Amino acid sequence: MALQLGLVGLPNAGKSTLFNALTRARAAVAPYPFTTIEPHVGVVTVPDRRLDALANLIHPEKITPTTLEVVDIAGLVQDAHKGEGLGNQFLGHIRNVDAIAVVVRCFHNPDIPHVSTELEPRTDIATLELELALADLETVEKHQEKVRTASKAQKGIRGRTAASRPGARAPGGRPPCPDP
Ligand SMILES: Nc1nc2c(ncn2[C@@H]2O[C@H](COP(=O)(O)OP(=O)(O)OP(=O)(O)O)[C@@H](O)[C@H]2O)c(=O)[nH]1
Ligand SMILES: [Mg+2]
Repeated sequence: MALQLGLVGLPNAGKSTLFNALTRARAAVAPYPFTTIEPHVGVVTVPDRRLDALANLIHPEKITPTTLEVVDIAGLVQDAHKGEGLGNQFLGHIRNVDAIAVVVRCFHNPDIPHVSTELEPRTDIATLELELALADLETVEKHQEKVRTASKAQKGIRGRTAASRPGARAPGGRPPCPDP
């Protein structure tokens, strides 16, 4: 199965432009935020000099280079974990990929809105990393809650099983009378 690479970044950073350049696809590119909502997937073959060298040695009938699936994902904004922008709905797409490439805006153009008036790629990276970390935290907290509930239920079952064993003392009660 091909490795999947997700393009992640703030809106209008140029993700779809890069996606089109990599895959020669025609994903919509527009000067307004959240142009991409549903992810675009494109497949590119990966050039590998080692494969060429091997092919020159053994002359196979067919050469099949490995492929990379590039996924153009919807833009994410600060406080997405609180529902800002498109909220957290893009996270499922990010979770499904094997690797992410963070795309940050490095071009000036007053006609293409950016989240801040300044061009600050480092701040943009920090914003993206924080949103991803907060999303991870949410996942961990949800899992913790599930484990806590399951553990409580398990304790309840164990308690009931112990109480029903012959000779067991009911909580706070007397041991059952022996048979005459
Ligand atoms: N000058 C300049 N413009 C660019 C560059 N990359 C993208 N653009 C323009 O920026 C606008 C937004 O580009 P997109 O590729 O749609 O950006 P995006 O990150 O996919 O945006 P969303 O899907 O809305 O999150 C388009 O008008 C592009 O033509 C660049 O490197 N330089
Ligand atoms: Mg896009």
